[in-house]
Amino acid sequence: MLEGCVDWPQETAERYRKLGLWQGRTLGGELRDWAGRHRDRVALVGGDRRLTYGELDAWVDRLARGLRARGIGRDDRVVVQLPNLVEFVALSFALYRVGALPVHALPAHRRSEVVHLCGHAEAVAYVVADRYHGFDYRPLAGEVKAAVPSLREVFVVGDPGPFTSFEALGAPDGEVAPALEEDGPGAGDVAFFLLSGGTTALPKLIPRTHDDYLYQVRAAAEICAVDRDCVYLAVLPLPFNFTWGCPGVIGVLAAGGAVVLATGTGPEECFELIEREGVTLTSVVPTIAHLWLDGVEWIDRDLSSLRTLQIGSAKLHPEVARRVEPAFGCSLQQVFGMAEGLLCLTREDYDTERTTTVQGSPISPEDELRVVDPQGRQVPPGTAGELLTRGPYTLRGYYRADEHNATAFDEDGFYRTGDLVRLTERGDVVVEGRVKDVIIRGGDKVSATEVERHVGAHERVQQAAVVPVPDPLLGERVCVCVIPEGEPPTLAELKAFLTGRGVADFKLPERLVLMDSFPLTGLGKVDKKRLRARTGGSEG
Ligand code: OOB
Repeated sequence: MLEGCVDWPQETAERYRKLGLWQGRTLGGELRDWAGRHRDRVALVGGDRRLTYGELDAWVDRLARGLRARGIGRDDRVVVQLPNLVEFVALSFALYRVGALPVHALPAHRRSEVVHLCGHAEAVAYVVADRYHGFDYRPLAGEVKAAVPSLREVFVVGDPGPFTSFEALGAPDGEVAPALEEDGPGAGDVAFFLLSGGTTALPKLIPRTHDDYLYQVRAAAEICAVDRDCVYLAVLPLPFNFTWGCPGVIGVLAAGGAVVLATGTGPEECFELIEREGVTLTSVVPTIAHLWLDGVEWIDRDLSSLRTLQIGSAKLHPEVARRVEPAFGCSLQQVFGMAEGLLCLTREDYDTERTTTVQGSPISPEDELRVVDPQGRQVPPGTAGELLTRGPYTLRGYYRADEHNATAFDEDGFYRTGDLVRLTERGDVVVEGRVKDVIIRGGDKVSATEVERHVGAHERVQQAAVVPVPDPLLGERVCVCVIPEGEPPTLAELKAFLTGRGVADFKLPERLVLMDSFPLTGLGKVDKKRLRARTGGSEG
C-alpha cells in the first residue's frame, strides 16, 4: 500500500477475500468490462453531452494516454476540483487506469483548502473548470501553483488561460491503446482519496482502495436493486462518497444503467431532468429534500419514473421523512454514511414507521459496530453512545496522519465516528447527536476547530469558539462566539476576513455572539455544551 496509508491486518484482508467481498478487480479495469457488456447503451448524460459506454471507455483511454505522456502515473496524486461535468467521470477513470490517485476536492473549496490538499498530498497536478457558479478558478490555480512546489501541471476544463487545456490532455483518436492494465494498479492499492468532514483544523484524506470501494458499491447496488434500467441523477457534488458510490455513479455504471449529471440542486432544474431522462434513483441531503417537497406543490413535472429517493448526510426528521413517499410517489431510503466507510441504508421491505424513524442498517454482514460510553465501555442495547466501527470498506487510518490516527481509532482498529447513536433491537442505527466538534450545515460538514483557528487570527479577536445553531432549513448554521480584543469585530468584518484567508463560503459564520468569557469544563477546555445552551443551540 501507498506510503502514509494504513492497511488492514493481513488475516482480516485474507478473510474479506475468502468471503468474496474483495474480488481483486480495479475500477479502471471494471469500466472496460462494463463497456464490453453495454457498449451502445447510454452511460453518461451531462449538459448537452450524451456518451455511450463505448464512447466513455474510449475517452478514458485517450485521457489515460495523455496522462502517461505527461508523466502522470502510479501513485501520483492529482487534486480534482470539478463540478458535475462529464469530464469528472472520464478523468477519474483515466486516473484509476494509470494508477494515479484523484483527491476529491469540493467545488466550493478555496485557497485555504486547496493549498492544504495539494500540499499535504504532494499533488503533481490540479484540475479545475474555468468558471463555475460565477467563480473563476484560474486565478485560484495560479495562487495554488505558486504555493505548492510539487504541482507540475494545472489542467482546465474550458478556457485554460495560462494553463493546459483539459481537451489537449486527451491524445488524438486512432492510436493503438497501450495495454494500460498491464502495469496498472492492483486491487489492494489505493484508488483515490475522499475528504473527511472531520474535526481537525484542516481536512484529512481518506484512502479508498479498489477492492474496498468496489465492494461498498456492489453491496449498496444490490440493496437498491440497481439494474440496467436504472437512471441515476447526480444532484449532490460528484466528489461526495454519497454521490460517487452509495451506489451512486459507480454502482449504476456497473449495472449498465445511465448517469445523469445535474449542475444545480433546485427543484425546477432537477424535476425537469427527472421528467426528461426518466430518472429512477437520486440522492439528496435533507435541506434539498425540503426544497423539493415545496417544489412539488407548484412545479408541474412528471416525476412518476422516480422509484427511490435517498436522503442522508444529515439527520432527517421523522415529520419530514413522512412527507416524502406521498409527495413524490416513490420510496424513501434513509442513508447514514461517511467518507471513511460505514454505510447504513433503510431497506425496501421496511414499513413506513421504520423507514421514517431510523437511519438504516449496515450494508455488509462484516461491518462491525460498537456503541460505547465516554469511558469506551460498550453500552447496553438501545442506549445512546458513540459509534465505533470497522469493516471491509472502512478505513484503518487517514493518509499521513500518524498522530491523529492514534486517537481516531481504538486499539482494535475501530474508527471513532464521533456520532452519537442508538441501535434498535432490529439492528437499525438511530442517530441521536454528535460528540465530534462539527457543524452540519445543509449536509456540508464544517470543522469548528478550523473556523476557530481562522477567526482567532483576527487582530481584534482574543478567543473564538464555534458552535452550531439550529436552523429550520439548513439543520444547523455556524455560530461564532468571540471574546474581543478592544473594539469588537462585526460579523461582516469576520466574514470578509475569512474570505480573504481563502476559506470556502459554506464555512463562514452566520451568527456572531460577543462574550466576556467562555464557560469552561473541569479540565479548562471551552465547554461547548454550555456554550450551545447560551447561544440557543441544541445539545446534539
Ligand atoms: C456523508 O459523509 P461525510 O463524510 O460527509 O459525513 C459523515 C457524517 C457522519 O459521521 C454523520 O455525522 C453525518 O455525516 N451523517 C448523518 C447522516 N448521514 C451522515 N447524520 C445524521 N443522519 C444521517 N443520515 O455525509 C455521507 C456519506 C455517504 C452516504 C451518505 C452520507
